[in-house]
Amino acid sequence: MAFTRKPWAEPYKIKVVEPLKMTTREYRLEKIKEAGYNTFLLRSEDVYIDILTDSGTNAMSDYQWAGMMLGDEAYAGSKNFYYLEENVQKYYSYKYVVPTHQGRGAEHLISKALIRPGHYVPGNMYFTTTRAHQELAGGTFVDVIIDEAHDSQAELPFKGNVDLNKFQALIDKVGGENIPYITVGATVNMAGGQPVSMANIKAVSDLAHKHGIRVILDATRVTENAYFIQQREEGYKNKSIQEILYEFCSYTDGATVSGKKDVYTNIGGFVAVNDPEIFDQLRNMVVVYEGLHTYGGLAGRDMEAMSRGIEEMVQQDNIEFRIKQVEYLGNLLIEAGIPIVRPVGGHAVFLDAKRIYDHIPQEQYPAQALAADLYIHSGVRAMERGIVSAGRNKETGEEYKPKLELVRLTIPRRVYTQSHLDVVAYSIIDLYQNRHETTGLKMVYEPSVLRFFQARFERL
Ligand code: PM9
Repeated sequence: MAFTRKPWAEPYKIKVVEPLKMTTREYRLEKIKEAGYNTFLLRSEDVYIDILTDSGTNAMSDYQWAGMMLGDEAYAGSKNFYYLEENVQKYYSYKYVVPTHQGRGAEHLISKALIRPGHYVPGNMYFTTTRAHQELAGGTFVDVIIDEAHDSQAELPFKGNVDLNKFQALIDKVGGENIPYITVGATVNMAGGQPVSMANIKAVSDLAHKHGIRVILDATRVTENAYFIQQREEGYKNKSIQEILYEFCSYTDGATVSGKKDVYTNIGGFVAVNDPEIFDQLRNMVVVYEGLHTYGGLAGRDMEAMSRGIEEMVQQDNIEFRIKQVEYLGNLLIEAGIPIVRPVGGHAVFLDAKRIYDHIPQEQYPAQALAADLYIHSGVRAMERGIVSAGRNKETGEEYKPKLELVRLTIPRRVYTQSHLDVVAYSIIDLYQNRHETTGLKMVYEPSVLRFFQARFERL
């Protein structure tokens, strides 16, 4: 066989395997109906290839598993906490760290500490849990991402950038004193895993600080962002991921992190800041909502796995493979003419459901239907990222109608091989041939917050 490119392979070998179960189409038809056409409500054992999320679904390394045996399960002052604190300071640059059970625990604390009713919180596109906590604290989220981020076909190297004019316009309108912070997600999940440039975060930081506004980074997938900076931004080609990560974080005042992504763990998160007064507030609150400030809802062993994961996430071969694997799947679909978000992002390939199911209006949930149909077709579980995820405006009760109506094919880290991705691509291409045979959905049960997790649907 002649190679059309230099082959690349996983930078690890497999020590433990978990068998997968293939089911019949009839079986899956019954299961998705039982699950109300919501892939979150399927049982994992009924799924063949699970690309619902890369959150907590990663494979830990032997180094991390070995660390699990070194858990210091003391109630107070666990040695694993101090190791985590040391690594957050060393790799992310922040002075103070409060562990939380996962990312939304961190979002809860920072939102409660800094947001007051009537405040505005700008951000480079909403994220579901982040916005929910900002609203629960009395704030109003304002989208200040560049326009191109809402266009699935716009090819830009840094499509996650903040639009400084939009940010300035909000400051002019409501006053810097009513903006406790701007949230910068890097990469931007809902835009397709798109990165933010170093130049942009620096400019955002300058503008925000000029008006007394803090910058809080959602650093959940910031290592993937650092890789894109290394590959795409002038002046960073010869810098290590560790150096880029540190510099990026240094322009911000703090961060919330879901350790379940970059850090490879199955659970965990933290909030980190530089301001000792904010740290004091977070430390006081964490004991109410999560646990003591030296474990924050985690076992000592989980903190050890996170600390070791931080060391692994910045290794060039790990991050490079991660991004290339996602790109591989994206390229298979592009070559077959399937509309996806361009360019391919860091953690997932996003199918453009608006274009694929162009016969289904947005009010009939085309992306939700596509995710259900993909499961029925081949047992592959993906996630809706469109009108259902966007939810409703908290003032008017109207459904948000996002321009992006997507299905996310999210690749867990170090879990699936290239062959699994071939099967996923094959299934989607096959489904695409008969795409006009399907119909939309109607929502028959709607939770009041984060509805996408538990909403139920029926076929129209
Ligand atoms: N992200 C994801 O699948 C899991 C839950 S939402 C379907 O993408 C960002 C950028 C995230 C994120 C979770 C959280 C919350 C914060 N920011 O899930 O609470 O992508 O650890 O993190 C999910 P936790």
